[in-house]
Amino acid sequence: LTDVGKVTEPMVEKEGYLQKAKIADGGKKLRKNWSTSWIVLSSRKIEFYKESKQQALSNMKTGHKPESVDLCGAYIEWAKEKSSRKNVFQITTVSGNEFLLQSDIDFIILDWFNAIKNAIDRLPKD
Ligand code: I3P
Repeated sequence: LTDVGKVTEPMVEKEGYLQKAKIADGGKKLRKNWSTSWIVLSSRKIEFYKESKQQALSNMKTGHKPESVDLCGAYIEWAKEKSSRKNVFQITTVSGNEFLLQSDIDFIILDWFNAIKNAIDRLPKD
C-alpha cells in the first residue's frame, strides 16, 4: 500500500490504453460503443478513464472520478463471438456490469487478460 495524500491506495499493478466497450449496466444491455480508455488495474479494482493519463490526472485534482470496477467475484473470459474485432475479452462484475476490452496487438491483450485473471483469482469470491 502506498500513501497518496490522505487516502491509502492499493498499489497499481498495470496501466495502459485499451479499446473498451461497456455492453451492460446492472444486467441491462447497452448499445456497444468502442472507445480508447486509460485503464488502471490494482489488486481489487479496475479504473477506466475516458481521457489520456495526463488528462485523467489533472481531472482527479478537481474531484472527477473514473468508472471503477470491483473485481471481487468478477468473471473474465475470451469473447470471440461478441465482436467482429480480434483479441476481445469480457469482464462481468457481480453487479451485472459487462465490459469488452480489446487490442489489435496480441501480447498486449494477453498480458492484460493474465493480469486481470490473476487479480480476480487472488480475491475472495464474495
Ligand atoms: C455497432 C458498431 C460496433 C460493432 C457492433 C455494431 O454499430 O459498429 O463497432 O461492434 O456490432 O452494432 P453502431 O455504432 O451502429 O451501434 P464490433 O466492432 O465489436 O463488431 P455488434 O452489434 O455485432 O456487436
